[in-house]
Amino acid sequence: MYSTDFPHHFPKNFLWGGATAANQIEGAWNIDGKKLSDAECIKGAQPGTSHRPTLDDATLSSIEEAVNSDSEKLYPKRHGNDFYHRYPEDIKLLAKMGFKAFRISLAWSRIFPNGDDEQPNEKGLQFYENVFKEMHKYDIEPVVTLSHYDVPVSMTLRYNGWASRKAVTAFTNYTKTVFNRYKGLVRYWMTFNEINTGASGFHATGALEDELTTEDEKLQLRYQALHHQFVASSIATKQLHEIIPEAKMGCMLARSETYPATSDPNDVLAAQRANDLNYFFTDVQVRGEYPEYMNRFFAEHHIKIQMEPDDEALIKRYPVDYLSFSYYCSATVSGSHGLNFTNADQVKVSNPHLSATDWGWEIDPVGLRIALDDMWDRYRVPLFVVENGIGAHDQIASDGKIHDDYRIQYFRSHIQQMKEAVKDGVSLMGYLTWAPIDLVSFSTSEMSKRYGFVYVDLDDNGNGSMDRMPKDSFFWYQKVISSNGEDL
Ligand code: BGP
Repeated sequence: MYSTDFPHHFPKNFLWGGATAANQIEGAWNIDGKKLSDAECIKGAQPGTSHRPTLDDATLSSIEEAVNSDSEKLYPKRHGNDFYHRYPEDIKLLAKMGFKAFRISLAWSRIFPNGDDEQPNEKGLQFYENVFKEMHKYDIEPVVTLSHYDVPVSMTLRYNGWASRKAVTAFTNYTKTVFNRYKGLVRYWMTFNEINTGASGFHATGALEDELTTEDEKLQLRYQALHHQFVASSIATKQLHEIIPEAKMGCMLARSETYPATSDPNDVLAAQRANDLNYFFTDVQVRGEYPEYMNRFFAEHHIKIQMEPDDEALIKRYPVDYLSFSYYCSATVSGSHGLNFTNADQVKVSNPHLSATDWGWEIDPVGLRIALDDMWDRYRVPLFVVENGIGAHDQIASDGKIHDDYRIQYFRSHIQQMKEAVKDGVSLMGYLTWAPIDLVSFSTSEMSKRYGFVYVDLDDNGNGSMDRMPKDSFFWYQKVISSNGEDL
């Protein structure tokens, strides 16, 4: 609508807060009826080597070996940061910072230990109910991810995870159970964390690729698994609207703005293709349809997605209510030849205008504004930044404190750009930092890749008291929230 005015501030009910995931914080992997999830079957960094195992290294034999091991030291996601036992203390700390919202995920295997058990595990359901009630004590709004890289290992071993249509039935039985149970406690939900990363492997789909040799075979498996997730997401959205009419469902995208290395049209096209490959996911989940530009990709890679007759109608009828996304860094690519959608046609290069974290993630606050402006323009549904943060090696100074100015600087610059996007007219629901309390890194299983406002006394080898201590950024974020983003 035409106006000579524009917003100058964040909205009054802006959801300031932070985000976490069950498999990186809870620990208690085998307590109160819980069974293993895939993430808890990946080893951490081995002392003395530089190898950092990732979930995509998983093979059937490594998973079977993990299932037979009870070592929390070898598998750091099994101890997390002990949120399972310390959640009252943790939520109190978040409340002290003035949090309006806190994102957690539910561990599917805490509620349905094998994924598709006949009855849910009451102790698992009760745990999250207690956590939500604790948040409400302080007027903190829970934001809940239904699946944050979290597939019960039993689903992987029996069905190869999301490769099987059986996962849709099991998952939507789980979602129906939790919507009924947490009615009145949770308004904001999202289905699959960073759903687009499922295009690159096991960590998001729980589908092993041991038997597959060609890239096209792997793509076939992944896009079939992703189709199952799209269908499950639409069914969950339908259920949510029926069971909790006032609740909202979001999709969740890993957004990394991709730039062309130069003004060479081949580079520009390569960057556009990379961005389109991400838009594919939101085109399906927000617009409710498979976009035409993917047909060429599917055909060129011999991908044939098996659909049931109602799938496309279901996806069309039940899109999400809002679009949430993570944003950490941007990427820069140069194109070569062939210009279809394969990664082989793109070469990642470093961006001379940006600095990077210790893990090589290029810090780019302006990229966040570009992403926000672009996505608002394309979809016209409310946007929600549900992850943004910097992993760093924090040091305890001689005064016993952690002076994490680099983290403050990172957040400050991103919030400034987010504010510019609000001025540009973007409808933005909130901002959740990753992660308010130090936790086990997803990609590397390290504890020393720290993100928190709150330090956790725990090292990469699982040693430490797990005691919590606010860093300088804690007090800074407290000020940001109380001024609704004015005092940066
Ligand atoms: C996102 C994941 C999170 C989180 C974050 C930081 O991709 O959704 O689970 O871990 O990245 O990544 P990492 O822990 O690998 O540094």
